[in-house]
Amino acid sequence: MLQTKGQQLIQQLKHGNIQALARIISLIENEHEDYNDLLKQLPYSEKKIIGITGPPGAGKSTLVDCLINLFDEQQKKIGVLCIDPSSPFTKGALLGDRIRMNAWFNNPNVFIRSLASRGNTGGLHPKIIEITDVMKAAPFDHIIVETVGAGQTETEIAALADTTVVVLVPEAGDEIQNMKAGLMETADIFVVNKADRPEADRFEKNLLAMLHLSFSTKQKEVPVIKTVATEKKGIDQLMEKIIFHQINEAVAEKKISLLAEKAYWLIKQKKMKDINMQMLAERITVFSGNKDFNLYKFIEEF
Ligand SMILES: Nc1nc2c(ncn2[C@@H]2O[C@H](COP(=O)(O)OP(=O)(O)O)[C@@H](O)[C@H]2O)c(=O)[nH]1
Ligand SMILES: [Mg+2]
Repeated sequence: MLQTKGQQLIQQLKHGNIQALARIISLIENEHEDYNDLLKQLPYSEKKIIGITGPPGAGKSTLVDCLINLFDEQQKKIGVLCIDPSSPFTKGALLGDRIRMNAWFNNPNVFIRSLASRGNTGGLHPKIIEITDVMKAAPFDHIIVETVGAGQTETEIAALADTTVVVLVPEAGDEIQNMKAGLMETADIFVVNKADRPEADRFEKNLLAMLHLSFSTKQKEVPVIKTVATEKKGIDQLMEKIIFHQINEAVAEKKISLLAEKAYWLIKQKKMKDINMQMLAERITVFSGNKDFNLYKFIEEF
């Protein structure tokens, strides 16, 4: 039977063809007319995503690099997505990431792709769910997604990652009480990176105290790992906790809630596809001055 172009690409993807993977990601990013069809042919996958989130400069990319190193030593295949918000403030970081990523370029076991979030204020790339699902169809042993968590985005990555690692740095010592509730709920593992700083112990103590308070209302205890990413310290422990979580905790119940969350985002995105504030304002302008205008009748057409 003759295969369509999409079927061919998916076949190649399943066999680990990196060009096919890159091509599919581009098709999705550009919302190519064939991409929806392609997504519908993705095979079922039990593969689990490791999400690394936290504020800019916390050391996420440095940590991801350490994790890649460890996985690579174990002869594992690793796929990594980095989502860079395309803000002028992170241009430097983006360049740093490029240099870091180039270091992996000739390693056939490592695939790294950087996606600009294109000013999407949520922080996540608009097609991140689709792209991670594509990654799951490739024969990677582990998939890591790095995102900047700047508030509400942590809950978004929670919808995406089976295991969410929240990276914090000691300097926020006093503000820890103000840490977003969403962040607490979201984290499966906390990392206190830059533990070479003198405030690290006090920060860890505060974090543990706070987690202990919330522990009574939660079933699970969230581990806290201290790391110095620049010196590769604490990475073994982090890896151990990640794998433990993937095997023991990211199971049945979480899987269903993840799929429901993903379905929710995808439906919302699809329904809101052609709707935005500017377009609504333009349409409403047409009616301005019209005494018969009724907002509830107006929205019915959507
Ligand atoms: N002192 C110290 N600096 C670190 C550590 N980890 C990362 N950094 C530095 O922090 C800066 C931001 O790191 P990066 O990984 O790009 O952070 P990201 O924005 O969270 O991805 C870089 O200059 C790193 O070298 C650490 O454990 N200790
Ligand atoms: Mg980074």
